[in-house]
Amino acid sequence: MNYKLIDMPVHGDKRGKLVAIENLKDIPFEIKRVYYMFDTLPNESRGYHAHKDLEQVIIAMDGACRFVLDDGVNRETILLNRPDVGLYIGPGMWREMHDFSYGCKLVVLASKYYDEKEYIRNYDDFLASLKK
Ligand code: T46
Repeated sequence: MNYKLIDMPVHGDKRGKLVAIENLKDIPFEIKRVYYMFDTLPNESRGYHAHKDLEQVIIAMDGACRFVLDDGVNRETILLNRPDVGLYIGPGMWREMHDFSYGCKLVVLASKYYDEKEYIRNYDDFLASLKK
């Protein structure tokens, strides 16, 4: 399974906590794009795709959501619910996002600019891509 959880370094004192993310240090790729999701709803799922080459780190800045990750053989579930933990997902992984808490906010750091041609949005095409 081409994913891992990354513990972000937390700087905390009596005022609260702060996480700093540095390119190529805390994140294993050069960050080309940042996007985020908000106004999420518990009954709406997202994802249902894989990426050809894209690498990403996803952080639940607020709230929680359940990721389903699938490499064509194994399927695992990850609960993302901490602002100091990043979920790294490499290429060749089908992902789905379910059970968003109300107003969950996800921030995503990505290794490439947005390119719809980089997506595999059909599960059978995803399985076929693994055999190439
Ligand atoms: C992923 C998961 C975790 C853009 O125009 N630029 C962008 O950078 C992105 C990410 C999306 N969009 C447009 C494309 C669609 O019209 O925003 C709309 C929603 O995108 P999508 O349906 O792909 O969103 P999710 O939540 O299903 O998937 C997103 C990312 O697209 C994907 O790379 O891994 O979050």
